[in-house]
Amino acid sequence: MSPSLSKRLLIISNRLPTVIAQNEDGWSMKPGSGGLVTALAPIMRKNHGVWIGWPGCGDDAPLDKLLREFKDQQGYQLVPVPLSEEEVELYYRGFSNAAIWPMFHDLLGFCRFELPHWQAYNAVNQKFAAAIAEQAVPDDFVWVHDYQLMLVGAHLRDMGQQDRLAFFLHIPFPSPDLFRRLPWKIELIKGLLAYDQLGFQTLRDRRNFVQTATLLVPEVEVVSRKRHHTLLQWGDRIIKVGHYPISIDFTEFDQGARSHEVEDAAWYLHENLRGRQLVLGVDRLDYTKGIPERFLAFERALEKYPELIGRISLLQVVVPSRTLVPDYANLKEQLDQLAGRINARFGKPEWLPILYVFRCLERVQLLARYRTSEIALITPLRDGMNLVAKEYCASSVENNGVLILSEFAGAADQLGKHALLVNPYDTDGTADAIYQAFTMEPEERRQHMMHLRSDIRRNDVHRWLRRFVESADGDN
Ligand code: GDG
Repeated sequence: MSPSLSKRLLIISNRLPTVIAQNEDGWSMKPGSGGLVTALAPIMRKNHGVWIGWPGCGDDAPLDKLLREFKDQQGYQLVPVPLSEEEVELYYRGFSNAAIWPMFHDLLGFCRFELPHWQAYNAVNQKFAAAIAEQAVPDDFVWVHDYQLMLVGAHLRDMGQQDRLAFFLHIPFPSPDLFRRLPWKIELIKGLLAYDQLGFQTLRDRRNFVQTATLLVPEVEVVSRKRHHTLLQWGDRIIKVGHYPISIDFTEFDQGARSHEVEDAAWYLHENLRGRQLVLGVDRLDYTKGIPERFLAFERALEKYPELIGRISLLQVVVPSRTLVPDYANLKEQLDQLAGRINARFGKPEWLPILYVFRCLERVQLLARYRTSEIALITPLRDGMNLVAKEYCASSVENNGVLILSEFAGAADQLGKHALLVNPYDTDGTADAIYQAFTMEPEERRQHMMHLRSDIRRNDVHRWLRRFVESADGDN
């Protein structure tokens, strides 16, 4: 085992990886279901790791008791960083989600740059740094996650932290031209340069970062460029900048999709939609996911290829998210209107073109939709990776699914050869891809899906974790 994999992990993310719930038996705290938690849990347990983050629950939850129980059950410790409602408003909904999120997804029009937001972001990042400083001992592997916490490393340095610090960005990193628009660009890029290891999802993100850093901080020099990383020098410090595409726990989806429960649920779904191909979309409610553009492309496909009418339905699952933010509430309204209009235009008593669900599905229901849908239509305007694309393939156990994927999703780098790649801004091109997927022969579908599945099986989230952590050790 590499030296770093035997270290104690200190993971820091905006939210603790838990789901807190209250029912008639009282309160409970369970680990979240994301791939990151699944991948990290075994090594967190083995090396007595610590996860630091905002608990995200109200004051009425008995947090101390829940945290103690969590540690006894899961074998690793959670350390909460409580945030006030004002901090959540300014740091989280403000700077993180109204400045960084749209800018890093190339959607400058949604950006709001406000000084109080930036100041709160700075202050909350300092608060996280203080929580880390209290926990960290020399030789820990300190690993900060995502765009809400980019300045944590710099604050730790100010507090005298000399040890290695690592950071992974889950969303894209923008081009230097876009990044330059940010009023606090120098502070932010220098903040990122305080880490020793910076991880991005794709080669493009890594290049964007290296170009931005060398442009904005002229003393930064490129020392070497290798396949998986670039070494930068800034003063007497060396910074390793790599790309590590995140993935999923393939086996969990593959086996889950083969379970009886999922098989039954999948059968019911198609029983009700006999003779039709299902096109699946699954997204959080977010303007980066390209859902209105997708509805329009689907409408265009029905116009252009009338033989699809009555024989294909778009099943769109939208998981409610950030609904208190006006841009998100507007998007929800836009989707309701578009689905209503398209259904009124093409629908018949026995067939609706768009089946639109606005809620979070239970896991069995999600896997059933992955397994049974003949086509997945995943068309974000920009996405760090997009795990739904990988989950769909891992669950497509009959090898009969076709993946239509946006060329602007990080996942396109890895899956593009065996998916139908589309530009989500190109309504006609996406409509053509829908038709091409609909008419694709079973053998061709099988060939592509087998390749996709074997790629994701090999490059799963466990490999991602090893690659990132081992990369700290040496030349890989
Ligand atoms: C960020 C980056 C990057 C969705 N609907 C339901 C449901 N989901 C789960 C999926 C999937 C997750 O939500 C969404 O993951 P994505 O990767 O697609 O997107 P983000 O949330 O935006 O994540 C992204 C990721 O970080 C990891 O680095 O890939 O680019 O934006 O796991 O399964 N889960 C359930 N019901 C649903 O209805 N249970």
